[in-house]
Amino acid sequence: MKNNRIETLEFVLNGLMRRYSERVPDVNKVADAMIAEGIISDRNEIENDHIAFRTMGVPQLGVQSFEKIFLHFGYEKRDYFNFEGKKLNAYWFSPPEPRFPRIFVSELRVNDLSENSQQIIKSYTDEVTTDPVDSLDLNDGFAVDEFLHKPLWRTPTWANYEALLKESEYAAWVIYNRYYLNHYTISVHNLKDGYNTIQEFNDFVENFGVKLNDAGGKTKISPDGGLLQSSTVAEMIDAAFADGEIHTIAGSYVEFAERKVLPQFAGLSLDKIERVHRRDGFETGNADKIFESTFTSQTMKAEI
Ligand code: OOG
Ligand code: NI
Repeated sequence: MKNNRIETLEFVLNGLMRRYSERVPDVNKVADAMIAEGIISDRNEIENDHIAFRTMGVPQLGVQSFEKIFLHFGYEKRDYFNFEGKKLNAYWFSPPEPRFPRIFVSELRVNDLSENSQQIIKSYTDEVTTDPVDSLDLNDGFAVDEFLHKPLWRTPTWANYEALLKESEYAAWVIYNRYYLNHYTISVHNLKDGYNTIQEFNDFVENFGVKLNDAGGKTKISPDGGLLQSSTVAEMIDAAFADGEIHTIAGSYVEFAERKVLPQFAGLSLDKIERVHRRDGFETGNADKIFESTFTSQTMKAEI
């Protein structure tokens, strides 16, 4: 691997997308349908708005650890978000070049949970005694790729997973899924007419059987009207727990985003519009509901 940060970043992102599309059949389902419909001719034409990761907020892990990987590749830390009810912190990171996705990273405020849940979580995260990113060679794409897909702690027991699920569905998700890519996001605003709004894209994917998260309505709209998002209900995966028990739990999902042109650029002709002219960043109210794509309130409904 050449010591070139941008090339290493490309390698790491490709590795994430490869595992993710194997785990989430909706990824290929949507891409294939877009090709069949003539919306794109090749899946590489899909614009990836952002990807997202979840972590446990304990001193040696959390955003402060995870972010070092992508800061190294030239990402810049942007706004902070607080999710009071879900007990989460999050930040988004802007990419070194506009062709790369933004990154949204959240962490559970572990110390805000009950004693019992804290004890369960720490029994796993305590296996990681020092910040693992500090001993990772970030110039080695293979090492970073391996780190993002290897267990940080022992395989959880079903009893611990279920106990966490009752208090924090996010905690249960992370204890099993760890740094697996939580979702990637298809930008719809640059697609051809008929598919370039969230409403139209939602109708398109629902027509071939993709289930959308309807928490707070299928389309989440920022108060300024500039950021519209929807997401699929997480794919269920057969998860092997400690002692060989297999249970079906929530894996990852796919998101769709429409970013409107900012008012100050409304006069620009469409062929001049680039990423910088559109609504950037994220929105707490939208994100709060998108988190629920992996929650049983959505996944159980989709099974019926
Ligand atoms: C992230 C949910 C928030 C967005 O785009 O606002 C989000 C998650 O489920 O971990 O993706
Ligand atoms: Ni997202």
